[in-house]
Amino acid sequence: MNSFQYIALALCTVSIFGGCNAQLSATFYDSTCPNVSSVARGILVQARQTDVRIGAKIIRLHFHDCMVNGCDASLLLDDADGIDSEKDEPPNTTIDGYSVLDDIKTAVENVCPGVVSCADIVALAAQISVSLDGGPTNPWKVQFGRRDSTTANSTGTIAIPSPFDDFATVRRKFTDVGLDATDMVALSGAHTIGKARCLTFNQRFDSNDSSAPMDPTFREELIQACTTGETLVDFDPTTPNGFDNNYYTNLQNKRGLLTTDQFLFSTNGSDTIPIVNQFASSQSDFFDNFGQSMVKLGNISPLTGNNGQIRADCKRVN
Ligand code: HEM
Ligand SMILES: *[C@@H]1O[C@H](CO)[C@@H](O)[C@H](O)[C@H]1NC(C)=O
Ligand SMILES: *[C@@H]1O[C@H](CO)[C@@H](O)[C@H](O)[C@H]1NC(C)=O
Ligand SMILES: *[C@@H]1O[C@H](CO)[C@@H](O)[C@H](O)[C@H]1NC(C)=O
Ligand SMILES: *[C@@H]1O[C@H](CO)[C@@H](O)[C@H](O)[C@H]1NC(C)=O
Ligand SMILES: CC(=O)N[C@H]1CO[C@H](CO)[C@@H](O)[C@@H]1O
Repeated sequence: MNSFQYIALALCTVSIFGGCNAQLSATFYDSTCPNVSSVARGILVQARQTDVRIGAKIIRLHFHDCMVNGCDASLLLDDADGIDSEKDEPPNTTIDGYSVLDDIKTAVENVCPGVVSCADIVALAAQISVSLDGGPTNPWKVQFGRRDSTTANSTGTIAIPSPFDDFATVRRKFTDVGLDATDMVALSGAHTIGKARCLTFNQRFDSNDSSAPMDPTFREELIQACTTGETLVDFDPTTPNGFDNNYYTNLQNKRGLLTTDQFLFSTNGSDTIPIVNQFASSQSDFFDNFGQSMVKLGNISPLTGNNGQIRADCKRVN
């Protein structure tokens, strides 16, 4: 993070909720590209017909992009001269959704060329995905005005939480970007949709692994399902593609998939436990907090003003 970004983030962190919008605005494209949302939505509706997991993929991509040098679409850059792509780094090798984002970009360029950044398209696509997966119709007001980076930071991917991190490390990675315990619990609720490879949690099959408890029946089901480390398993077996608060009831029942999921509820004395209980008992509290935390996530160190550029092609700098 450069000093400018650090100061922006520090200001952002100390300001009261709602005051932190780092120059982004919900009305940024109202006159220059009023149709951007409907165009993006059309592409996503179509993509979801052949890939019901597309929303999960895009929400995760947005998270990973924002954790590394802020929400600047740096993750979308392919390897090139002077670009050491973030795509090739371990946390990102299973990130997908790039081609649908390219389709949105192409469609948006057709109606308002050179106006909408790739970073904004990612943030918008994540919000639309939540509504298409069964969350609220308009789950939060997407803030716009981000510009795209001209660099990638492959070593910066260390800032992305790993399923093998201990709880203190996961928490630090969130607080490092200004996200508090409520944000961490709310955003982790995205694990109510999508899939994970068995190799990201099969260390938990050793029944002596005491780092986070697991329901023995759930463990047996997973052992049966996990024929290889690459096998994909639903985060939420009940409604795998439905954006709801099942994630939290699963945690209460020791049915969190990753160790890092179960930590939120099973770390003795943790301030995250009452938040899990709150979201388990009220889906609307979860939805409200998820929206607020997604706005905070989307506000991490954006490039604005004359910084960065509006890429013509999300995969390469202009
Ligand atoms: C608490 C720290 C987190 C850890 C350790 C973590 C880790 C993981 C892992 C290991 C996977 C499976 C990847 C694979 O099999 O290669 C995954 C998938 C996913 N993550 Fe997270 N994650 C975290 C937080 C988040 C947050 C904050 C979001 C979004 C706001 C998110 C959204 C997703 C989604 C939607 C999927 C499913 C993607 C798909 O189906 O392709 N995760 N995560
Ligand atoms: C753009 O918006 C206008 C007004 O809402 C609408 O009539 C038109 O069909 C839209 N075009 C596209 C491509 O979505
Ligand atoms: C890359 O990310 C790391 C970790 O977040 C950070 O320390 C470093 O300053 C970043 N490098 C650049 C060039 O932005
Ligand atoms: C758990 O520990 C016990 C006692 O050390 C050992 O006998 C048993 O094999 C272990 N179980 C697994 C699954 O490793
Ligand atoms: C949690 O902490 C309390 C007080 O320190 C202790 O009595 C209890 O056994 C702990 N529970 C677990 C599951 O570790
Ligand atoms: C954080 C994370 O998911 N790391 C995994 C990324 O992918 C490689 C191999 O594809 C795994 O070895 C890592 O554990």
